[in-house]
Amino acid sequence: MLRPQDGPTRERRRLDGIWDFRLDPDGVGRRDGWSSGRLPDAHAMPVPASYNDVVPDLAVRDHVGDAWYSTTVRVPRGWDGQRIVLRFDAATHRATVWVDGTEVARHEGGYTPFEADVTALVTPGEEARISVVVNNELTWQSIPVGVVEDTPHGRRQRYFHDFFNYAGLHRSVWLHATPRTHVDDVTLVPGLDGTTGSLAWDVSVAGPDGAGAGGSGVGGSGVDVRVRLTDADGTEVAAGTGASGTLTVPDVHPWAPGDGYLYELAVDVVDGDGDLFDRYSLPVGIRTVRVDGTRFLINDEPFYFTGFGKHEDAPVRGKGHDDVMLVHDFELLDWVGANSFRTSHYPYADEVYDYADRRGIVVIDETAAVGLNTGIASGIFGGEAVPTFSPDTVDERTQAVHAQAIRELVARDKNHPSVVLWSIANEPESDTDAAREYFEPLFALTRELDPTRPVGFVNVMLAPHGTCRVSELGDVVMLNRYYGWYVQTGDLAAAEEAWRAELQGWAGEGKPIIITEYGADTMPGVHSTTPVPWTEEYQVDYLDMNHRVFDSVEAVVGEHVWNFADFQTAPGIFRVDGNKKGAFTRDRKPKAAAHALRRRWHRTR
Ligand code: GCB
Repeated sequence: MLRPQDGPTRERRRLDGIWDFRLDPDGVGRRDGWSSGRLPDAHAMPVPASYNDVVPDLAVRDHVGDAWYSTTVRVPRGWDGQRIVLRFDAATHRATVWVDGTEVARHEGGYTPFEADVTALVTPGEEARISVVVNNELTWQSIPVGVVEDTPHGRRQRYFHDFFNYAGLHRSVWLHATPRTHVDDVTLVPGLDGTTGSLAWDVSVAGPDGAGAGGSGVGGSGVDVRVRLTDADGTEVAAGTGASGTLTVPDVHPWAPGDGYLYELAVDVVDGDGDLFDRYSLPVGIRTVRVDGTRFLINDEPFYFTGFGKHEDAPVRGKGHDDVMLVHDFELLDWVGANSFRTSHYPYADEVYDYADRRGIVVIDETAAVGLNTGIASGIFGGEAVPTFSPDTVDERTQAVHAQAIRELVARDKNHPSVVLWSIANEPESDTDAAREYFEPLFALTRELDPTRPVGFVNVMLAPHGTCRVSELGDVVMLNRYYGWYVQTGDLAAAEEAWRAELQGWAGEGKPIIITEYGADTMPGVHSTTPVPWTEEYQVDYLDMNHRVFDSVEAVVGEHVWNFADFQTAPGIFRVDGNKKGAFTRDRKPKAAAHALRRRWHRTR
């Protein structure tokens, strides 16, 4: 599923703005016909945004169930004869969509796009009504997982992850037009050999003249594919024909961390006379990624990750994508000396990866599989003690949903040079046979979908070295550790000793180790002369201690502080208006830790 774009054969219209909105706590909307016509008693709701914090009402913030959105769009007159597609960049966590009362799409998973061909339902020049119901319920069979409880005071959503369950239309909605015979998908694999680059392409074509194509249909049905690669100045550097092949790029300018050099590939579908059916253009970074022993190599150079686990989280808009926050956050990454981040704990908006490509920022791309661990829920969040994997909890249906989340993530992000590593889960239970059985096929699936990138998962402190049954399936070891915070709280000397001992154990595995989380909650403005937890001084000392440990273990190839910025969580007795482990506050003001990281990371760059 390719993203909408404007070009010689394609046009798109962004449907963002103020939509009609209404909660449906009793689930009556379908019965009462809210899927066609105007939504009765609607409020205004901006798209994109989470709905939760826009309205100052607990019933909205803590709503569990369906929420309806509706808007109208006038289909551009010029789209006659085109294929017209309605696309949602995300709808959290699942959605059903109608156009003028006809159901056109259903999608499960809150962080990846879906679309519907609505050509037969709309008329160019006329208005169409789009109605959407989004549902935010997390169950044992959703990714992430959760439990909805019926209480005397209403339904309550419980979940096992540490960020607020924001929901709604978080990203852009598009109506776009393509030719009926069109480029359906493009897969690119870059390569490097000295100063020569290569780019393998594989294009599928769909539509009446593409014979339903797929690469193999091309050529035989009077349709051909031409590809043309231009450099950043627009000069052609290579060209080829056919549904698949490999371009050679002499004197290549590789994409590299800190140097987001992008070529552009134009993919043309042409008829027998060379006339254009469709053109799809996409930015291309030529780089390689590989693990070699304990080294993580980008363009065959050892790479050391500096940066953060992030969240899509901001006041009022929740997880709604916002270009202002995007550009500002990347400026702050640059300021602090970060070269990378992890999309903890779900796939981020497409715009984030585009911008990372352009800025030369390296991305660890994560699925929304977080909270598959009832040990954390009961140990830290005070939940019930039930097994993680069982016929009543995480089961093969969950695994199928998880597999689909991986498929959609790889399909969406496979061509981004910034993405160098897949993370298929955060902190699942990983020290049991059941965990091993659950994860083995998911690792195999990820490798089958993308043999070009390493894959891993993020290990939790409850499965320390020597007990984890899943880590050996990964190409890298990713560790979240809170020595000096959740354990040895306030005792950095004891924390340092314990942490070093565990890390040395992991180093013996012979794989690169990325510390994907280490952090200490810190209230900005709280100070002390001695390092006391929650003060800005303690956060700095805590990070220094961690860095001493990392610097003493050669297999450590990266440090991602938890978190880039403070973020909202479910209410709880150890969260003060959310998680406060940010190096920046929620409104992006630096704590003392941000300055300390800046000194370290600009030195190591
Ligand atoms: C973790 C989780 C992250 C939490 C963090 C914390 O291990 O991966 O989602 O926010 O710890 O601060 O407790």
